[in-house]
Amino acid sequence: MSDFDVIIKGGVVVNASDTTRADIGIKDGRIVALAEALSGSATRTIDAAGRMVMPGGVDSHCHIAQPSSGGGQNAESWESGTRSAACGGTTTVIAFSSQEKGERIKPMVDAYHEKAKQACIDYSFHIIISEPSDAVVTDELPGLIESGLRSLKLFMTYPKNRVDDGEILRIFEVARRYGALVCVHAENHDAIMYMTEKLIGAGLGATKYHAWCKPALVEREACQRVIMLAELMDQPIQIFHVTCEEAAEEIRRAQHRGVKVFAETCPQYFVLTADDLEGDQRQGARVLCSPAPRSVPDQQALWRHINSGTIGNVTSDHAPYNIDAVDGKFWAGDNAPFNQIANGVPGLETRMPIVFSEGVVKGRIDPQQFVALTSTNAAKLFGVYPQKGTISIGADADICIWDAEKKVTITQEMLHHDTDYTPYEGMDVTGWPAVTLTRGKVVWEEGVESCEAGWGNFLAREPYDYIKPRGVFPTPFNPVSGEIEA
Ligand code: DUC
Ligand code: ZN
Ligand code: ZN
Repeated sequence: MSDFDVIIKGGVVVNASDTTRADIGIKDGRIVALAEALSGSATRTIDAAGRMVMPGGVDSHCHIAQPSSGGGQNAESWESGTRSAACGGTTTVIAFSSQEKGERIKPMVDAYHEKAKQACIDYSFHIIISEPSDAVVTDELPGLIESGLRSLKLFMTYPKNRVDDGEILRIFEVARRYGALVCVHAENHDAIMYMTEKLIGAGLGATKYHAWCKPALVEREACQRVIMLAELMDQPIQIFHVTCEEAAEEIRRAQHRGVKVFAETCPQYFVLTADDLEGDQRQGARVLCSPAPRSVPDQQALWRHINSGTIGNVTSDHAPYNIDAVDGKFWAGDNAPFNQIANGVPGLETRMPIVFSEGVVKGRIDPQQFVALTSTNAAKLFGVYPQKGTISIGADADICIWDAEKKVTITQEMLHHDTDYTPYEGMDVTGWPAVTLTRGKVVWEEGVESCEAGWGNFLAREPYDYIKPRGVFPTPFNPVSGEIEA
C-alpha cells in the first residue's frame, strides 16, 4: 500500500497568501503533506516542474440548469457545466435554486438537489428569493439556511424576480436572524422598464440599445440603495457583477465606512464593451448580458478597484443560452428586440484563463492575487474555506496545475460546455490549466478530460465568522430583535 495516492512534484505552490516551492502529498482526497522534497511512495506521481500549482477555482456565481427569469432555458446540464468548469481549472461551483413569484422555495431546492447529483465537482447553491411571503420567510427559509444554504440572492430588476425595497428588508431580516450572506443583482428596475419602453417605442430594438436602456448610473443607484438598506439592517451583502467605476465607487465608500459589502466582477466586463453589442441581432445576442458590457475606461476602473481591494472576487456569471435553439437566446423569435433576448454569456471554462491572461500576463495583478480572486476569497466569503480555496494540510485536494506559458486561441470547438457558442471566439490568451484534480482525482490532464458525473459532493455550509454582522445599527433600535440596545 502506497504512502500517498498522488504526489505532485516539483511545482511552485501559489496560495493567496504565499508562494513556495513544495511537493504535495494527497491521500483519500485531501492534502496530507507539503514538503520541500517529499519522500514516500505514491500510486501516481505528477511532474509539475516549471508550473504553478494553485488551489482549484471556486466559481461562486454560475447558472446551471436553471429556468431563466427573462425567458429561455439554460443550455447546460449539471454534468456538462461542471465538466467544462473542471477543464477550465475550477473545482467548486455555487449555482442557484430559483423561486419565481407565487412558488414555494423548498420544492425548488429539493428538485435542484436532485439535478445536481450529476455534478462532476463539488457544489453548493444560493437560494434566489423573488417573493418573501410569510410562508417563505417563517416556514421555509430558516430550515433551508440551517441545511447549509448560507447564501440568498435577490434581483432588484426583472419583472419575474425583482423585489422592492420593503421585500429586500424582509429578506435581510431573515438572513441576519439565521446567518446567511445576501447577494444582489443591483439595477434600478423602473428606470430600465421606462427606458426599454421608450427605446422599443422609437423602433430601437437592436441589441446595441440594450446598453442604452441600462447605463452605468442605473447600476450605481441600485448599488447605493441596497447598501443603504443593508446598513440599516446591519446585514452583510455581496454585489454581483460590478461593471463600472460608478458602482465600484459606491461600494468603496461604504467599505470605508466599515459596512460589510463585498463585490465581484466577471471576465466579460474585462474584455467586452458596449461596442460588441453592435451588428445584427444574432451577433449582438452572443454578448448580451446584464448589466451590459461598458467601456474601456470602465474595464480599467475594475482593475484599479481590484488592486485597491474594493472588488475581491471574479466569477463567471455563466448564464448559457444557445443561439440556435427555440428555448435559447431567441426564445421570442429570430428577430426579437433586445429586451426579449435571453440575458447572459457562457464562461465557466474560460473564466480562469481570461483572468490570468488579462490580469497576470498583462501585469495588472500577481499570481497570488489571481488565486485570491478566482478561488480563496470566494471560498472564504461563502463558507467553504479552508476545505476549499487553499493548498494546505487538511484541505480537499482540489488543485489546478497551471501552464503559465501556454498560448491558446479560444474557440467553441475546444470547449467542453453544452452551449452552442462562446462569446470569446478567436480571443488569444496566455495561460491555461494543464491538470485539474478534484478531491485527488485527476479530471483534466494535458487536454484530456476524464470527469465523472456524480463525483461532486454537495457542500453544506456551517455558520462562519466571515459574514457575521458587525452589531452596528444606525440607531439604538435593533429592528431584527425589536429591542433597544444600550
Ligand atoms: N444576472 C445574472 O446574475 N446572471 C444572468 C443574467 C443576469 O441578469
Ligand atoms: Zn445578475
Ligand atoms: Zn448571474
